[in-house]
Amino acid sequence: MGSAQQDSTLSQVIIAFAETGLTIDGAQPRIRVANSEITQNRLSGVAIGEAPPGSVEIVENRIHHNGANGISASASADAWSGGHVAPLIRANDIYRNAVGIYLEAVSSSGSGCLGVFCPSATTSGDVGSNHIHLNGWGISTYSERYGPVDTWVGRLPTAGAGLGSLIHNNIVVGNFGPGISLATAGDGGPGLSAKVINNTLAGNRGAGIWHSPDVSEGFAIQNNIVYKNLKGIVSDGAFDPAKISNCVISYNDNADNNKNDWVNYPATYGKRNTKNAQGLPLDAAMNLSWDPLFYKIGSWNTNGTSKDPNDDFWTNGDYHLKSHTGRWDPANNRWVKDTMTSVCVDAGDPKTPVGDEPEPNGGRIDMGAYGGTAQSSKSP
Ligand SMILES: [Ca+2]
Ligand SMILES: [Ca+2]
Repeated sequence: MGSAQQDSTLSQVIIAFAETGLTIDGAQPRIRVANSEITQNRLSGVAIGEAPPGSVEIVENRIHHNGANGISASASADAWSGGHVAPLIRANDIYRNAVGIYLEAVSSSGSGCLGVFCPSATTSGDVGSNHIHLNGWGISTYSERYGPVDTWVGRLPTAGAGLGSLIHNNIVVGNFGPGISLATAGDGGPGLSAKVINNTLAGNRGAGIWHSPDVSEGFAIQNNIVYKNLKGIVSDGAFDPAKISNCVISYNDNADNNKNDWVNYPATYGKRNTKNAQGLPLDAAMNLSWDPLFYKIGSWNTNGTSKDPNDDFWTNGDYHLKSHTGRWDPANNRWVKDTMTSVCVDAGDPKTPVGDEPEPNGGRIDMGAYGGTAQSSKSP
């Protein structure tokens, strides 16, 4: 696409029925894909290869019914070179793909590095304010790293692959598998430093958030609402958590609160041993087990065939939080008042800035996808 020296913009185009809808591989200074429809490609809708930070923007598109990933971004490292990709993926509507958004960073040894010098591969995308629904999996990340293998000729191998993406303010609902999956593999030590902040995960038929236990510094799960998924937050093995806080995790077996909310976490998680200012029970990391009071949660429909889940569909809801003092009603473009206020209002991490929250905002960010935005619910 484009010349080697100029920005490229694709706007209001339709990309359909290709192998891969759009392949972006970082020669251009900057590529922006906006307000377009990317659909029914046999493999991925958009496949992003290595590119300098700030050079790829995928904004406000409809990306649906692609055979593999709606959007993928992949960095890899071999013996002599490391790759980096850091796309901005913002405000897209992504549905009916095998995986909504897939991010990976892979550093190989063996035939790649041979233990000589393995540079690192990093994927550090900014994935924000997307609506991701009815995919096989919602957002999936994968980091694979090997080595250090040896110190041949005295060089220090630095094999590594890091997944440091920021995943924030997304609505990830009604997917057939997990909402967000964060996986690592290889023997090179932890590579997962993703930050999962202020997302709303509901009605997914896998875990709300699934992650490998081998995480590194920077990993954080904060201010999310994880409600009525098959399971809540799942670690793939025994996990000594850090920075998992200020989330609502509730009703993740679709019936009984507190069941399947935390899997492979220490028993202190979800144990209600303290209270917040409203008198509601919290665990030691300020996580709440309570109904988040969405204005309207979406719902699954069996499509008349209760024995066949493959043709089921999800009817979208409205995940703005109820508030006595003001909730944004996008259907009518106005603020309305409810008879109740969600416990998620002003319940995010006090260290997270309130951002664009309108007054009164309590001086504290809300949980969920609208926390920190101009559509956050108003404080009591
Ligand atoms: Ca069905
Ligand atoms: Ca607030």
